[in-house]
Amino acid sequence: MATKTKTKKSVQAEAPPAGSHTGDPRNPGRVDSPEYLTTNQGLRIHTDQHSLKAGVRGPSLLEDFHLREKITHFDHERIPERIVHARGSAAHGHFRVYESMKRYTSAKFLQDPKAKTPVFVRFSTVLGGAGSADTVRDVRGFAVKFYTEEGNFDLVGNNIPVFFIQDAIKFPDFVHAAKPEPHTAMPQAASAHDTFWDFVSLMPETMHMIQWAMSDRALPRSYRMMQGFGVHSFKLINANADVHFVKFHWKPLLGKHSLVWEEAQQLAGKDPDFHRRDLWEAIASKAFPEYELGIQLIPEADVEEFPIELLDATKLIPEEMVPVIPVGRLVLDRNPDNFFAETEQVAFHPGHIVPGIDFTSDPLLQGRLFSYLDTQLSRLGGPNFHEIPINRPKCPMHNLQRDGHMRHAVDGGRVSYEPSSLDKGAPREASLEQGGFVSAPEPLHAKVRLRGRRFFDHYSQATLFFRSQTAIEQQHIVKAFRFELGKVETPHVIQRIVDMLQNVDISLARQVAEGLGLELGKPPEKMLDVTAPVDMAPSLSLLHEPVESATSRKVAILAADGVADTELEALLAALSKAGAVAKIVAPHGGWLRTRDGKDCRVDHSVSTVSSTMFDAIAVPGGTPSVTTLARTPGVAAFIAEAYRHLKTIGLAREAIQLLDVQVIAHDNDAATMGIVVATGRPFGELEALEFVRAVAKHRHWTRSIAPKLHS
Ligand code: HDE
Repeated sequence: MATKTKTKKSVQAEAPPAGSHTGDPRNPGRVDSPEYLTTNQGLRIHTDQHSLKAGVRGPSLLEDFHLREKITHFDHERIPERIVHARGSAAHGHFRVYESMKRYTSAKFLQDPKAKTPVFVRFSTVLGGAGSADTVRDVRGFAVKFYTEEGNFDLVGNNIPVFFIQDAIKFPDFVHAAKPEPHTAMPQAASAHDTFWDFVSLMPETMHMIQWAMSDRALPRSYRMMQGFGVHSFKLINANADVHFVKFHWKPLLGKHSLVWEEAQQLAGKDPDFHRRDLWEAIASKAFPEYELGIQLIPEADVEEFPIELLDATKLIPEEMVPVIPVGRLVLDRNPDNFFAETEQVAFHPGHIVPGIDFTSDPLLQGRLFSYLDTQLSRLGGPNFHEIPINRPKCPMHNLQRDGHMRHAVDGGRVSYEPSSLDKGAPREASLEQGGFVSAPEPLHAKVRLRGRRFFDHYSQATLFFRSQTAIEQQHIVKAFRFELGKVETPHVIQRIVDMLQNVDISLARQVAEGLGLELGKPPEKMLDVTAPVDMAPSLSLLHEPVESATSRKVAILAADGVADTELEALLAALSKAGAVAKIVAPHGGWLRTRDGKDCRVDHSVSTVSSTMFDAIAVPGGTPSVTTLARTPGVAAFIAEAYRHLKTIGLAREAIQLLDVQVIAHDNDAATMGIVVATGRPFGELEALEFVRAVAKHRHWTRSIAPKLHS
């Protein structure tokens, strides 16, 4: 008896007071909660801190429904990640057409310039798992869901206008070869391994896309600064049933910009979320990413005679042949509220289409029309994924499909079939005039397992792409091949690739072979030897039509106690005016004291960031500040890296010593090389403006050609 009494007392002593959510020391300031914690059945929870036990030191009880519900839910929190494009980041926004496109299509969202169509866009890498780094060398997904008044239209594209293969039947092979090798599960999110290059070496149709993948297109600076493409030819159909083949393009208003390879590699370690963070922060700070939708059109009657096979997804139409017509603008202006609910559960499908748009018989697209619906069944667990809020159309939706896993809708009445006469209000078919979808008619031919003759031209556009690059971009492609093939262990695979490259461009093949210490062998025979219809297509170069803007560029201002107020203020004012984002990086976190005794908030300590996370750096004057910086470990590397990565560097008179490069001795050189120095005077307003102009240029390529480092 005495013992029992004792036990009871001690239990009471250790149990939290009823209503322990109020005045909880772990939630300071939370005096009362507007809502109570409940179980999933709505039962208010008295304590969420302890499981139900047989005595304070005893085992947990099976009866603890709260513990079991919470743990069971947790155990099932993960769903299978996407087999490709697992790593992604998304945003909400809207699309608006510039003027009615009714000449070409009856799609309603392309008619009224006043109407805003809500969109959800998911950007992704392809090869890595959901937790892999953002800045790896890879293709980027650019998937747009338009919630139109006629149903959802998904434009599920990439940032590269062509694809590796021509026929869906090779997609599982291609992805198996590209993903981490099955015995070691390595390498993560990288194509630099044997199985990938083995496949490529045996599939010459990959050669065009490979050039893009080895170019800086595979290293975007930001999702906000890359193009997007629908890749396949689709059809646009107007009210008179006139059909045009169409290629969709997205052009970022900030221009297209890339990282440099070393920077991309470092970022993968320093900030694996670099692109996710960039997108999120830009939207949060109201620097809304914008893209222009454009189309290339070919009348259906001209398709067969057109010099490029429009059903072959390894081919593009150079803009020099068929210009891109601007159609409208996409603005991304809202971050998701919940990553899982929206970014993870969104289900894109090229088969989500609206009247006025249709598919072509591109054999890659045809396979996708099966795959995307199929994959949602295993990824999202059943056929009702369209009921998840992010996937629901925003227009009315009625049909007679019923039941299934996780059905949310409570369908009333007795009629779940068509035709029916029992329920006059049951959903019915819509005529063409009522907005019913009708496929564009197309004559079909005999069943065959073949490809058209022109699909066997594997090299003409690979050559066009390589030759249309600037010298700097060609250098980067050569280096990328050397890197990727340098990681391949099987000699005959490497040899086959360099031999194949001769069919693309002999100088490319020679330079790659030289870097790998190989002799060129006999090039493989071309199955169809044709040349591209244009010799050069400058539009294929990333550096073509550069957009110079400092808006939303991130600039590190290196400073320490004693920094010169006027110089710091001139920089901050000029950057803020240009819409750039300035961050104070100092030897320590917290605050620093300026020369005039003002307190200035530090955004980052040097040890927590690196210059790879910024577009440019500046060091204002103030002898004590610069002296401290010179002694701070990491500062020299910070500046040297920014120099190597061709970024704009602004330096006050005293700070010149921090950059160990001869070039600053010559002011003229310095300006063209993106180094803004104040040699004989303080770093004032003029220098700050010059600095911002240089930041707008993004990178200073001349530096990569003529580096004059002290030996
Ligand atoms: Fe995809 N692709 N794909 N793909 N794809 C998927 O669908 C597939 C292709 C693309 O942010 C999967 O829901 C096949 C081309 C993007 O959620 C899957 C073939 C292009 C995304 C699938 C292709 C793409 C995917 C994986 C060849 C550019 C991410 C999860 C026949 C035009 C969408 C999912 C998002 C995702 C299959 C080729 C772009 C397995 C079979 C070409 C942007 O269904």
